[in-house]
Amino acid sequence: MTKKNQTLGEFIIENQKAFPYSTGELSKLINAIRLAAKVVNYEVNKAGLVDILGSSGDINAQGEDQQKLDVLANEKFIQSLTNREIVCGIASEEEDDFVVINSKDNNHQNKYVVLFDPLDGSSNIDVNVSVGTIFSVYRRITPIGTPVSIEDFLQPGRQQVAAGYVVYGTSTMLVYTTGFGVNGFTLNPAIGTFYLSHPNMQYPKDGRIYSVNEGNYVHFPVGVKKYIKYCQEEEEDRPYTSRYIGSLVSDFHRNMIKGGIFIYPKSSLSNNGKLRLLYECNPMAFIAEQAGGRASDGYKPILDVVPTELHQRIPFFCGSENMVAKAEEFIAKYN
Ligand code: P6P
Repeated sequence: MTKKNQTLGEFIIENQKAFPYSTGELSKLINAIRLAAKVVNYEVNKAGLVDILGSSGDINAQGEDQQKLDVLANEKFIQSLTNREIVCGIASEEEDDFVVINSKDNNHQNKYVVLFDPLDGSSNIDVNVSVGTIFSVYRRITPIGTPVSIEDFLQPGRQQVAAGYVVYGTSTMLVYTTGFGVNGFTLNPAIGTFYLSHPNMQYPKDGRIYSVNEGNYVHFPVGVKKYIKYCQEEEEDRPYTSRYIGSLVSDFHRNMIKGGIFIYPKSSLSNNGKLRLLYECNPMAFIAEQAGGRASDGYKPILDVVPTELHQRIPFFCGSENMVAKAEEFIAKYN
């Protein structure tokens, strides 16, 4: 049950009752993310004022230049999740390998693993474009009492127990699902409280926005090129509108509200596209499906893909059900 203007804390308590046999740990986990989101939001919002812009000088697991805020966001989420005695392991875009988190009794009793991209779109920070945090939560599948292992992180997205994102935009929002629909909370920065502003978010079945980096058009597979031309031709309700921020969380969030499709396909430059399966595509796909949308690699649902590596990439088509289905038709026909 949702009440507009409910705080996130009240919402968690009210919906905690919806989880039979739940020991409240998932609620504690969402609360840990809520705290870290507020801290990161504070730092992101003042980034232009203190010497926190620009590169940390380090290189992350992806060989990408690590922005200082990336490092800070990564540290804050790991710290907040570690302090709550609920998480047995963490994987992050900013960490080469997963991090083992032991319980305070030193006996590996915690049962959740969290994977996250602490600051997605961080290359936009220096130009004051919105960025985001993306997180994905699973129950561990290896025995309690033993250290977490890679199998706990390489579960299909269908096994997620929670997923969400924080978008640090014109306002800061936390949007998440625990498998019972998608709800959006907006931060009131004056008092540091998240309020339920977007209850029961629904992806429109159709839309007129397509989001893709058309600068890579020449490198796209034929089916993707054909679909982009389909979006641009003057027929029926087309041409559609092209909107691409270059920040997955922002492009996804706008399309979930207005209707639209986000595409990051494979190309001659990268056979699996750019986006990461475990901590970008799986959580966004879980949210999309929970909101009545669709998410695939162009052929099959993202959530059914069996992961093989922590940082593996995957082509990503996500958004309004009918738009993603149409894109898949073009890929099936031409690729
Ligand atoms: P490109 C940001 O770096 C990111 O990981 C996503 O947030 C975004 O959708 C994508 O990459 C943008 O990539 O190649 O279009 O700049």
